[in-house]
Amino acid sequence: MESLIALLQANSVEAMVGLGLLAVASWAFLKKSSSTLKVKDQLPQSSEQSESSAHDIEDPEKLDVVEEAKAEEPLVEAKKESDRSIFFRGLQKSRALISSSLTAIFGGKIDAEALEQLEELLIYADVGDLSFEIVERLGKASKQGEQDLKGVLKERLIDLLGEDEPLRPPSHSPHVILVVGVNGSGKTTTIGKLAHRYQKEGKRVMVAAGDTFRAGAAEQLKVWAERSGAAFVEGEENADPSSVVYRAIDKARSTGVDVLICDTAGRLQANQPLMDELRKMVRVIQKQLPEAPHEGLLVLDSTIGQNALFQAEGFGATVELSGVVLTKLDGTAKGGVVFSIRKRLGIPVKMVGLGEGIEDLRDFNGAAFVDALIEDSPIE
Ligand SMILES: Nc1nc2c(ncn2[C@@H]2O[C@H](COP(=O)(O)OP(=O)(O)OP(=O)(O)O)[C@@H](O)[C@H]2O)c(=O)[nH]1
Ligand SMILES: [Mg+2]
Repeated sequence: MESLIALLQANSVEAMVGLGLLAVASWAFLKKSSSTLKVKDQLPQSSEQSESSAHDIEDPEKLDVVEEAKAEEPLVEAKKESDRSIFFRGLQKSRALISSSLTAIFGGKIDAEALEQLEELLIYADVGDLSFEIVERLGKASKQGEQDLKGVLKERLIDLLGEDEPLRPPSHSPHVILVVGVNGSGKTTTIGKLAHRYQKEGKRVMVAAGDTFRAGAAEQLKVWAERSGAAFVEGEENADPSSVVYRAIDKARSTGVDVLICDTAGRLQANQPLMDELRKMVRVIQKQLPEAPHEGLLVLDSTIGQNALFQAEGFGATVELSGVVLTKLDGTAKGGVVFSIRKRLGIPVKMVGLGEGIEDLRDFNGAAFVDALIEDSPIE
């Protein structure tokens, strides 16, 4: 298996190049289009103070507008490609692990040994302890004379994923999306792709740099904002992230933003002070918009396989999660973790990241995903 993976290191990651046009425009243009705001102060840090109301926070009208980003020229439309073929391309590593072995297993006699091999294979692809259940089902079907065992396997896998659940359609203005996850899971990149997607749909988008911790984090988000044409709000380095989202909501409301996406610093789910900081962010958001965040997205790096489950549990205890974005599915053989996430945690995988490019974010499509894992060629 190891050598098989080693052979499959070819990565179809599209390089992120060309940051494009960055024009400084007028304040008047801000009202119509995108903006960059700088938050100069911080919220109090103590826990009582963290419960502070809007009165404790400086009048947002006093915010300095220091710079303004203009949308890039319209990006070249990605060629329309079906979900099936995109998933097929993205999941080549996971498929390489599963599909050829499946062909060998289903091509021969389905005996106890073949089923054991299949279970090992599923475990290796990080389907987790559901593997046993799946293999048991196949064993039964085989005994009952079922010929199309691959079909049974597919059906079971699609079943495990349940109904596809896309992102909630924005029904409030602003529709607030809070994005959380451990360090390096792909939060900022996902926000950039998502901002681009909403902008393309004609929505007015703002992104808030709630990661005030890591040097360069705000700058990274700003680059994505410029690429997508989204408005951008940031704080000073080490500012309280709650103050950044507070002001972003304020600004989003006063400028008629449709979708506000809040970035957060990467944190380990076991780090209590940082998880408390996240709780505080949610409280501060809810002071202004009791229904928000309207979407709590957990970004999980699919290359970590079953560890994703622990992360999801930890974050789920802190923030109400409405969905998972599974990133880097293009570079992993552990795509099987999707099944455990859905089954064990009940949180839908709403989107997947299939590369580093701005278009490499897709709605999760269970049937296309399963096909891409186990079929030899795309089924259109
Ligand atoms: N191949 C691939 N790479 C991805 C994908 N999503 C993100 N990345 C890469 O993963 C790395 C980390 O992405 P970031 O978006 O900075 O992750 P983050 O969660 O914001 O990281 P922190 O802010 O440090 O916590 C970057 O090199 C991204 O280009 C994906 O779907 N596929
Ligand atoms: Mg980040």
